[in-house]
Amino acid sequence: MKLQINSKIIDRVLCAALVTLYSTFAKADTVILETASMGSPCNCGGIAILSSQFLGSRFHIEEAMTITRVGGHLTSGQNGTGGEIFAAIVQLAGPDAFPTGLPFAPGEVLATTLIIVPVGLSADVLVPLPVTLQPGDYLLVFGSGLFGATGEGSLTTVNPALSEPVFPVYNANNSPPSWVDYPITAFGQTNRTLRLVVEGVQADGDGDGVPDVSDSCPGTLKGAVVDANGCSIDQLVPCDGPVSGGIWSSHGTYVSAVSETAEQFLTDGRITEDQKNAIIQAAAQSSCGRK
Ligand SMILES: [Ca+2]
Repeated sequence: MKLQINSKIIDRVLCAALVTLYSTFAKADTVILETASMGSPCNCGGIAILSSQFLGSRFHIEEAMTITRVGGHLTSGQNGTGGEIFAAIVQLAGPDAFPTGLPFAPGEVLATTLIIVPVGLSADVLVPLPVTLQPGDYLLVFGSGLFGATGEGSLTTVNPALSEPVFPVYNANNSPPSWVDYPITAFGQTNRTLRLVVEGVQADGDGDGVPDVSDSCPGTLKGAVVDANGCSIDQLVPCDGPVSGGIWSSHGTYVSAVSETAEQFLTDGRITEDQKNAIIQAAAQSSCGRK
């Protein structure tokens, strides 16, 4: 297959002096995918992102993650064209798999967003793309002509490679259209390649501050105080009966279990004395454990 390349590549050498203008993003989130570190912003070309040519990179996660931002070192399309391209997260069947559709099968695109392509000087563009992913293999892919995107852009090739990635490319002009792995290195420069980035945080489905991977109690009520395992007092001492099974032998048994747990939360500094007393009072006034 033939890769469409934008022709301003030669201009990149003029732009090296602009490197000092670039400042790195704060890295509060985990970097899940980073194919290359940021090269010098440049008035350069790159590998085209079109309605007929999509570019992507695979990534793997070992635990549930909530994606926060995706992006890459982008520049305009051929002849300085811009507008909006799409970024999509696609489920893959394995670490070397392609999307099963041409370009995508129903259901395998998990999230999309639009990115405004920088025109003129290239830039590292990262945009929000909130989606929670279970452990598995995924593709971040840029393209146009779908999901509301009508613009054109390019991924620059001036970035110092952090690995030896291959980039799945979808080419609609192939006959038939196809996904192909493409090892992309810059023209005459070794170890330079496309920069694609995915950032995220450990997933926390119930929002209790304890990541799902170490949360023993999913589905904690919003705002409830939890222990180190992500369990609220209600979850540790359910009204219906002990977590070990069965029912409370008496109302008093239930109230003492709540009392004991609330005391532990107080000792651990999770609640105040007043909160503890209110929790025990509410338990005493409840019908839990009553025959
Ligand atoms: Ca929880």
